[in-house]
Amino acid sequence: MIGSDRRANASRLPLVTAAGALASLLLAACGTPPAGAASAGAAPAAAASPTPIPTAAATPVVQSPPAGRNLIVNGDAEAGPGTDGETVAPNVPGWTRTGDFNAIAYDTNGSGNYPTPNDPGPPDRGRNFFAGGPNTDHSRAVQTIDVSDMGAALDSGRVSYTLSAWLGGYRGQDDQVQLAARFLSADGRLLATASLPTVLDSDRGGKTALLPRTTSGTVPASTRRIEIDVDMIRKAGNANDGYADDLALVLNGAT
Ligand SMILES: [Ca+2]
Ligand SMILES: [Ca+2]
Repeated sequence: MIGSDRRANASRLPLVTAAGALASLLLAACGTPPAGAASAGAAPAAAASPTPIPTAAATPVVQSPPAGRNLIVNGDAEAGPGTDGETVAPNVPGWTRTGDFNAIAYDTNGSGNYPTPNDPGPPDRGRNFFAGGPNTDHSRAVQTIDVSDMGAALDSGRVSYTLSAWLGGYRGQDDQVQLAARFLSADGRLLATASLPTVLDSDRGGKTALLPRTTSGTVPASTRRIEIDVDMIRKAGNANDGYADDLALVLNGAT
């Protein structure tokens, strides 16, 4: 099964053009807010608002993190269109991509090529999930969350984090996702890294599936930025079948 990857026509697939990639980066830089309910209201401080802020509503000093809110923009892959998996989405809002990091629509046609709405996965999966692309060993997406407005609270050492996502892969292949959050100081010093346990074929029982993964801990004092790093790794076939959906980073504590 491993040698017979079902997507043999990848060689004719269009590559993302430099212009397209630039447009994606520019759109990502605009911090397009997510459309999906799962991420609604989760716009992090890092996202530059496209709407001018009235002078009277000068940015308040935030002393505490927004408890319970997901700080990851477009963690559910719903903010842009998903492809059929054979092409790469021209725009994945909120993320800076390398390789062919993709947003794919859940397979409603039952082609067997990708997770369906009924395969094991998040109950609120929406229409799309993230994947590693049609023909790439390694794809990556990074999002940097600015938490400097919570600095005083973070420096108390009493703010906790929970990093979670649904991670998965394809049938008997060990294509996988490595998802980490890096806690950085104002000058970019790495203070700590939190990583989700990976999901391998053995975890999925040889079936196409996404499984929940979570890790939690204390946000290191001096943290001012949190970098979310999603690595999709191909182990078999043409397609990079690292799958992810419903990525979330929630901070709690410090009043
Ligand atoms: Ca989704
Ligand atoms: Ca594969």
